[in-house]
Amino acid sequence: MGKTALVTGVTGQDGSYLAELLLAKGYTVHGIVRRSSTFNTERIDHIYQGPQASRRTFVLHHADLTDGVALVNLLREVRPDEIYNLGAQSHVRVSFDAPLYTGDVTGLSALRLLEAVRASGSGARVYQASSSEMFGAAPPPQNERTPFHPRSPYGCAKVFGYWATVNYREAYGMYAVNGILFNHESPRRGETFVTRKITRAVARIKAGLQDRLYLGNLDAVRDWGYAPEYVEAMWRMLQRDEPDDYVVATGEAATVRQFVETAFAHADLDWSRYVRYDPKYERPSEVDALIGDASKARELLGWQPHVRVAGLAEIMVDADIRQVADQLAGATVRIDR
Ligand code: NAP
Ligand code: F7E
Repeated sequence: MGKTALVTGVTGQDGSYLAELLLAKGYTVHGIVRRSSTFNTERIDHIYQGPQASRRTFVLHHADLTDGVALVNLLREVRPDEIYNLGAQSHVRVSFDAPLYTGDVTGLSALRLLEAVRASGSGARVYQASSSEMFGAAPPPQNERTPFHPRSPYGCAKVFGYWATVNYREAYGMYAVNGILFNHESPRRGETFVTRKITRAVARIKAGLQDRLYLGNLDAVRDWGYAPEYVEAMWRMLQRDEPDDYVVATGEAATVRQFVETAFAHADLDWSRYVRYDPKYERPSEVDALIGDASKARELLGWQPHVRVAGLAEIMVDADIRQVADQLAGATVRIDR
């Protein structure tokens, strides 16, 4: 019998890659989808078998991380071996506009889920999607021993989720781990995160559909990795004998400006002709530099990244160019000026 996993945030970037990985490993995967007025399953439609399929290894459930009773009921029904808590309001800039909501969904929901595990009598192992944003103002390189200094409501909420996870491990002997992941991107990255915003703009500029790209702080330093490689690290964390917390990162630093240069150059475009500054994309308090030291993950999980920032930018630009070409071939495209 294969294992059963429950994935919150299965419709997101990481959830979609993780579901693919677990299915390939023979798991039955249950995913939580929140109700929305438009379809929100675009990233997982290609692996969804439909409610009428004879043998379903990928099952979707309507629920919401803010509904603790629904979580308890779902855990009693699904009886997972592993739970991956990836659901979150994950946009840092938006967390300044919706701080209480972010605190609830991104922070308190981690505790809600841990408590639901206890209340349902589940012995499931729990992965909590913690973030390098917890380090915030702490100088790089950051590792598992670096003190947290979050710089946004999102970062504060993730610190709460981190400590709730550690506490349930210590208090109840639960197998609960934190993956402290640095920024990771892909062609499935949400369109308002900076990398995807840039690569999508490159593709649209190349196709003549857009002639400006407005950005905020170009000096921020990030450690950008490739999302499909990072979900492998999540899985490895839950296969160890003992639960523990791990930093997952490439260790390579780049500024937003360098990512812009690489992405535009890959499409033979001079970025300085198109990129303009708009203060609206600045944050009230910025995280200046995140560069991870993932030695522990390398040594204990045998995990290491292969895609580096330049290759990542190229993968994303190529994918966005293909997507724009497909749209132009088959549909009306709105022209943003
Ligand atoms: P994402 O693309 O923004 O996906 C977030 C997921 O959470 C989506 O499936 C979203 O559903 C779901 N969600 C939001 N609110 C919910 C609610 N109230 N109830 C149930 N589900 C809800 O994020 P990601 O990049 O895949 O990241 C996955 C996790 O890792 C997140 O917790 C994020 O904070 C964390 N993280 C990400 C990074 C990174 O660089 N990507 C780094 C460190 C940590 P909809 O599709 O309906 O919106
Ligand atoms: O910003 C700067 C911005 O929104 C990166 C989330 O997955 O990773 C992500 O959080 C940098 C920041 O990601 C624009 O000020 C400039 O310094 O792509 P981002 P993030 O804030 O690092 C962490 C690890 C997570 O956990 C989060 O869930 O880029 N920047 N101009 C801009 N950022 C955006 N979004 N848009 C701009 O126009």
